[in-house]
Amino acid sequence: MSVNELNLSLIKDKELIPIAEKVFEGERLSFDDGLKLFNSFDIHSIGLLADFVCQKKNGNFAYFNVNVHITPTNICVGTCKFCAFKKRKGDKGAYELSVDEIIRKIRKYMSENPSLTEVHIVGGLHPDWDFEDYLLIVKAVKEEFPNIHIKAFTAEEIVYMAKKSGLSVKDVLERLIEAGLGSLPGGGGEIFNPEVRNRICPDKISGEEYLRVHKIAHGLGLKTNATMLFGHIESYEDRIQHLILLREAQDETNGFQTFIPLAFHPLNTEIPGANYTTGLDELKTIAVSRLILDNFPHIKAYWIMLGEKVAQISLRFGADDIDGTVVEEDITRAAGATAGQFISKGRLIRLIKEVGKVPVERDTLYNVLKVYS
Ligand code: V47
Repeated sequence: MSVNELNLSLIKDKELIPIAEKVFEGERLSFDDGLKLFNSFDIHSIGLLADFVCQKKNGNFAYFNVNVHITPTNICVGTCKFCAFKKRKGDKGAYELSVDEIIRKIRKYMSENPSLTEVHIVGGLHPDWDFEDYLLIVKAVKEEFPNIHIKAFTAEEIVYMAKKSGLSVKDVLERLIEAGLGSLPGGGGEIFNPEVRNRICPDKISGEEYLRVHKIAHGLGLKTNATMLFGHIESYEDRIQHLILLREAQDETNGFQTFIPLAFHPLNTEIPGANYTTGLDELKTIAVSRLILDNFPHIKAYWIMLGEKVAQISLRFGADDIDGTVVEEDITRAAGATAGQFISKGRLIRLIKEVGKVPVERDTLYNVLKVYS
């Protein structure tokens, strides 16, 4: 019996056999295949297939990094209904960090953990901040910490800066790169289906615009990540459509590094009837993402949103990355996340080793820094 036959014999849901055959042959999966996977209860087979693809792409390695999140402000003109973090100017709890405060924070984290390699900076669309204010943050961080990679600003923030400055998206990105920007995070993807998007974030840039910003960034040599917010009011069809649009964009530019499915957290949000996601749905979403996004090198199980335990199991359901130490994360915490804000490097290594994978400490661009075999 060949390896493929052996694997096929393990697929219990017979509906999944033609999909398994495609996966073993390295053939692209269709929209309907994605739907069948989501509708199947054969979670073991789905995991097996996703793990197969994951291992083909990344061997037995699972990645993490030593990073810190900085959120310069929670003051935001946005109206996203899934966001529990935003404040209006003058609201209780509204804050804005000065450039000095940002530098002091990073310096403190750096002294606590000298192996810090990445600062992830995203925040609100502040009504009084101009492009120059955002630019100054990048310039100052780069000047003070030249060796740290700055992964900053979602596509939404980039478009906001373009609007405020009257510059094009390309010009904004060029100036940010000149100032020291290293890559773009994936935030702001949400769900591309315009009907759903209009209901959960009516004032946000469209899915098309999100993809346009990322493609422009890729054209300038920036690597970027992509996200999908799932578990609110969207359907399985919406999720698959979102993944296929990302796959098509990646066919064009090949600039995406990592896809991060973000599990919706409902606390303090304005989505009626919304609930927490379940472990099974989270694992399926990770696995289907791995299977549909055949041209994305990495799938990230973001432990802040999934919790350490589901994030760990995700490493056997198609994910090869668990994000990093994080240290300071307020966006999901405001919406009810209980995973905590910091995880030590030792704990990340243990989570990875326990699933039988080899932990690899990476930088933002997936250069290998240390293998913990
Ligand atoms: O775009 C907001 C999401 C995102 C909620 O690129 C929520 O490496 C769940 O994009 N429940 C920001 N999610 C975070 C993000 C990210 C995180 C980690 C790594 C990377 C990366 C990117 O958080 C937003 C939005 O989709 N979000 N509110 C909520 N209630």
